[in-house]
Amino acid sequence: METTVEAMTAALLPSPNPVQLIDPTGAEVEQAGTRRDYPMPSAARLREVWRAMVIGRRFDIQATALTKQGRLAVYPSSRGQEACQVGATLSITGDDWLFPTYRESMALVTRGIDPVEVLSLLRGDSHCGYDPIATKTAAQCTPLSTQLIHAAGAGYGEKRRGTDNVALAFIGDGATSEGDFHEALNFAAVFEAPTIFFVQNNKYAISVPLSKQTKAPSLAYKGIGYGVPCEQVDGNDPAAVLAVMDVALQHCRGGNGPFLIEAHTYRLDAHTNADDATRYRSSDEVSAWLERDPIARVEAWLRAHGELNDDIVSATNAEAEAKAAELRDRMNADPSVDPMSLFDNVFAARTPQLDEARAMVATELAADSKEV
Ligand SMILES: Cc1ncc(C[n+]2csc(CCOP(=O)(O)OP(=O)(O)O)c2C)c(N)n1
Ligand SMILES: [Mg+2]
Repeated sequence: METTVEAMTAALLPSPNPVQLIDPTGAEVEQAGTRRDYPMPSAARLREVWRAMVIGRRFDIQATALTKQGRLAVYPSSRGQEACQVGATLSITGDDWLFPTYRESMALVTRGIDPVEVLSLLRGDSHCGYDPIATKTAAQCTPLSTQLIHAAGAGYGEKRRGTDNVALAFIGDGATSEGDFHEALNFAAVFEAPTIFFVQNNKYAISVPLSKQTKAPSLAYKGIGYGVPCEQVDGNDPAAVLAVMDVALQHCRGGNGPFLIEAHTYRLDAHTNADDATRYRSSDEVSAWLERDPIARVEAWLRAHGELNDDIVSATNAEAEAKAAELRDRMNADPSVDPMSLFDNVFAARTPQLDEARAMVATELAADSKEV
């Protein structure tokens, strides 16, 4: 039977509304009109995600506090985006690749990377504090969308090796306007690279609202022209994030190429500690999103199903507090950093320009040590 363009397009389309399994009050949502089946994840998985979100949020608040104490140069908070950071990350395995942006510190902590190593880039100690190859986790990427090209390549590499591993790449709403986003989608589609493009649409690119970024009905439609199946999900519903990730992973692991997810969410804090969000958004808007809290929502569901009680909540809060205290103590110790390490791992082979800069710093350091 001949496949029509209409049929091919229909297979790629996202659901008309973001997939939601649990509403903001914690009640289960009747599935209607979604383009694919999204079964409710098990209670055990939801409990695991809830626990990681509690720990992740406490970590995030601690990291923001460290900027105020001068212990961290800059921190892009992901408070409010916990369901995306944690749900997407816990859906993949250690054999899969992860490509984070600067906003994904919580995702990296969830992946099990030492929080001090996660924060070392943002403290200015090193280009990347953990081993990207050993952890299968790329360095946090500040140039918008460049990590997507790498993710498409990593996914393609896994395919060529004959594994069923995938590459999960995070990206922001604003970064979908970058050329690299489109090139990565096209490459991944043509070469059937098992890559999940996970767009966290938190409504702003610093101060630029989504309405000035796109005319598309939703960012989830951006894969269709490239032949990439798309879905949109309530990014503050951890159950829906897990369910949509499961479908995307099954698609990728089944040898069908990439998948694009748009998660509708909101960053509750400013872009970074260097930004004043009150200059471009109203407190009413922030309050409305506080009502859609991902942790409270899944907590309500778990309590209603007898999967969570006050004792577990207290113990988990205490665990998160202890982890934050340990992070605070360790970040309060001055790191010992060799300034010359600045020139390591910039390029595979050092360029003449880099050698020149390196020699200049070496001369200055030698002069400084003579003065002492
Ligand atoms: C290529 C490039 N252009 C501009 C910037 C400056 N910049 C840093 S973050 C940012 C906003 C990105 O917004 P979005 O993609 O929505 O991600 P979010 O910060 O909201 O997570 C911009 C423009 C950059 N880092 N890289
Ligand atoms: Mg954004």
